[in-house]
Amino acid sequence: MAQTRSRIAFHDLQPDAGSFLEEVLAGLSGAQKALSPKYFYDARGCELFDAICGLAEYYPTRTEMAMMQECAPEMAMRLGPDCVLIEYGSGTSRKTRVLIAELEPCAYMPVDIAGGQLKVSAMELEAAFPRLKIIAVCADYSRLLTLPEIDTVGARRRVIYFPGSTIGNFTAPEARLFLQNARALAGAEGAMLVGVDLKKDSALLHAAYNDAQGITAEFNLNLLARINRELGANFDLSAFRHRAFYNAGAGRIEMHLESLRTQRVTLGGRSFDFRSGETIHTENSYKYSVSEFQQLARSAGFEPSACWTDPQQWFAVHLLTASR
Ligand code: AVI
Repeated sequence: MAQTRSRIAFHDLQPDAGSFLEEVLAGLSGAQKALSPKYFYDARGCELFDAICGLAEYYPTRTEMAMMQECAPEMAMRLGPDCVLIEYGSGTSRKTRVLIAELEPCAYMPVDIAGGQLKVSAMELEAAFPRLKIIAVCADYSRLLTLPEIDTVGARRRVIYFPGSTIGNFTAPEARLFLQNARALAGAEGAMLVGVDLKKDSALLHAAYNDAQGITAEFNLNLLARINRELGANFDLSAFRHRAFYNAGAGRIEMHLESLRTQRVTLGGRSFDFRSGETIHTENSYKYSVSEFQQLARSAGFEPSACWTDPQQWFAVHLLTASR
């Protein structure tokens, strides 16, 4: 049987398991126990996040997708031809398809920490855009300072696409540093398209992170299942519950895992004690007004050059260009 060979280049820059263990040990050692949300995305975590994106209560995905369908032609016109499109946290690359179809980049570089999903979605994209050059990079994009050497003959600029309001999962200082690194990586003619969740009624936010089917709860608890499996911990998942609430002062949704009783958990030769009601802080999801985000972008060396919002003012997509 004739076999078609994939033309996708794959670069594995994934951090080793040692750094996962070190980060978890450090996170559980603080006065407020905390774990990084980047570790949500093992194979099961990716599946659960995908399910979250389809929930009625979780408005960001469908709102941003509708905006892309409507506004991608204008975005492509402003960005111009012949760019290398780099996507951070590419996941299923669903919104990117709409952008790729309009922008027709000379190359597409999806960057994601979840290697399995990265390969599958790169292959699906190759089938949908057979002429597109794809260079998939498995890496922690929050720490990415250089890109693999690629042949970009004829490319005019680098455009970094960061949809999904994942920027909201960083604290403000982390977001500034991340944008500064992205600015350096994009270079002098560089640009960035960033999807950002807007501040809104707290009841709507509460529902989005406390869905009736309990998928978000499962997504949150899966982090403990992953730590048990990959790092040999002994978290009892039935002794923790999902908690998510809007912290209006900080302008963010906080997700926590709350211990339902006094308990001791062992991991990496160490033990960690939990009081009943004590939490592990697992995620922040910051919500920004348009002007708050523009200010953040300016402080990182970008010039806000356009912004699109949906009719309900729930979500914004910002176009940033490198300031000189
Ligand atoms: C990936 N990130 C933007 C999502 C968010 O809304 O902060 C992750 C998520 N957490 C719970 N639901 C979705």
